[in-house]
Amino acid sequence: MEDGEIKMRKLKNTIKARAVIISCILVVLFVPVIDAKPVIIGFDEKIDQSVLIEHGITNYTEYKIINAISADVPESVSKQLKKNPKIKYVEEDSRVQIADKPSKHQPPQPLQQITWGVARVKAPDAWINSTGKNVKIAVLDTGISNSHPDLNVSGGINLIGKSKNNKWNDDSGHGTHVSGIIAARNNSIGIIGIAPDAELYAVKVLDAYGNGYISDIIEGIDWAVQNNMNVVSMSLGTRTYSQALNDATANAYKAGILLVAAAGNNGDGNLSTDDVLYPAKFDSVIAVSAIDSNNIAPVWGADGEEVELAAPGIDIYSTWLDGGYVNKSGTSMATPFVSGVAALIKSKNLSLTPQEIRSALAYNAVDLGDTGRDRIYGFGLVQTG
Ligand SMILES: [Ca+2]
Ligand SMILES: [Ca+2]
Ligand SMILES: [Ca+2]
Repeated sequence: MEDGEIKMRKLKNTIKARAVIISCILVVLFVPVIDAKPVIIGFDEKIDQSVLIEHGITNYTEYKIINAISADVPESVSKQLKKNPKIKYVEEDSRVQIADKPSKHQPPQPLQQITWGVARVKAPDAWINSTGKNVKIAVLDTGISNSHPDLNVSGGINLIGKSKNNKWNDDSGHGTHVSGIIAARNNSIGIIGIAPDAELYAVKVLDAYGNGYISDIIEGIDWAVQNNMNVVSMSLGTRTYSQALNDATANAYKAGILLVAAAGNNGDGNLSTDDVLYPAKFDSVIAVSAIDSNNIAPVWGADGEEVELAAPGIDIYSTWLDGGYVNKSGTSMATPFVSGVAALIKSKNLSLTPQEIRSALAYNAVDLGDTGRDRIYGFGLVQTG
């Protein structure tokens, strides 16, 4: 009897012990990830690490350009943080996408050195004085192909996810297309970009499908400031306002970087509604709309008072993956025309501030549509001079 009782007790204890171990494992496995969401936390002044520690936030990305961090945080913690007087904002980390039109890849055109868009902005006229030398352009995109014979990439970084690395090679094609418009080399093959001797930097902030997060865009802007870029080209956008992104672009502009972004392809054909996406919509960023070879904006082009310049964006032939070339359309394609022209202006006179380059771009533009600045073409078609 006694033996039997002891056996039973032992058995019960073993079952209890196992249950405790299993529940411990379950706790370890599941509790830390319960409802944790990616957020950006902005401080009124300096980033206060004691506030983060107090709320159990130990794994985060700290920005330099703004007093903010990004992290995965449970909603209950976000609510508590919002009540802290040291916290300026806690915002959801929104998604960002490329601004090109979904299109089937057409068979390559016969190779032409100077495409219609490059001729339209009068780049060949400018090459007598300037080819973009000594100007650094960060392309915040899906990366840039590291093996295209028509592209020279000076450096870059991959900022997707939690770990930074140097694997900025393009797995989409979008960033490679944008980069060819800016700086395809003046060699015997393919095409010539607007500023063929400008220095391209691949800042990979979007995945193979052209999707990304505001937090990575901010990290890309941060990288551009730390690495003394002159121009940041962003063929991407989101409808969602972000205080963090607003602060980051404003501070980068103050720090000496010209920022250019796609107005968007979400136009509704109604001039009384503003369709311009962020970051193009911010004061510190040049918003670019697209035109076709007849200088006409498509109905899908975003309109709004923030549109500043128009540039070629329909049937644009440029570099692609595997050493190839394709035609693409979108404000994604118009944006790098402006970035390239800005590089030519900067290269000719390296002492120019971003504000001065911006004024020159507005002054040189050819008025389109209604007389004067309008919400479809901004100041008009971008020109090298
Ligand atoms: Ca070439
Ligand atoms: Ca509209
Ligand atoms: Ca006009």
